[in-house]
Amino acid sequence: MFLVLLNAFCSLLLGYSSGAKLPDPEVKIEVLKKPFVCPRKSKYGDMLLVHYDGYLESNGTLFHSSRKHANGQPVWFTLGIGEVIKGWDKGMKNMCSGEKRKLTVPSALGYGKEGKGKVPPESNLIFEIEVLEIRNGPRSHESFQEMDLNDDWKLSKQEVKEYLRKEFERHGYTANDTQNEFMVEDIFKKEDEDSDGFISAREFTYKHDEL
Ligand SMILES: [Ca+2]
Ligand SMILES: [Ca+2]
Repeated sequence: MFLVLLNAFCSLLLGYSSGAKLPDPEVKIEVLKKPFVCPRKSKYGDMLLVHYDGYLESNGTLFHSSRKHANGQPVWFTLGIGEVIKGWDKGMKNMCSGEKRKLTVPSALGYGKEGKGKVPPESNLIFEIEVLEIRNGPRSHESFQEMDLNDDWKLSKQEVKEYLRKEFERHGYTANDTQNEFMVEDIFKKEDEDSDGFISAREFTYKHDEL
């Protein structure tokens, strides 16, 4: 269980996708519901909690509904990092908590030539998505500032270690120093690109080249 959690954190901290550049098909965005009050809008790197229904555009078949399938639980994902289909990454920026959109996603920004599960190859998709909550993602500027305890715009090993310790505690685990050291070393190996012993803001934030 502990290792599973470690892996989850590692992929949160380290994961960003790399993808080849493609020509730009468009997602059609329709706003179905917008809350009156919107203190914060979604941006790349944020974590979004959503309920959604996914339909095939060709015949209107509902292929997935978060309310009806998989225990009816809403799902969390991080926006803009390739964790979800490109149609979502492109179509869900600047959303408010409580906003509902209809996205018409061309196959190339969905499951493409292969299809997936109940989605046949080359399917255009229609999603109705409602955002229930928006949180700072692990790669947001807010997270960076939170981790950068002495405000010098770079993260020392000590600062990353302290952050991991707090994250474990927040999730109800006692920090294990040896594991923690190991994770910090691993993180720096991958993230400290210029090997100066610090993770800079530029090294920290997501690369968005593919979007
Ligand atoms: Ca610092
Ligand atoms: Ca560095």
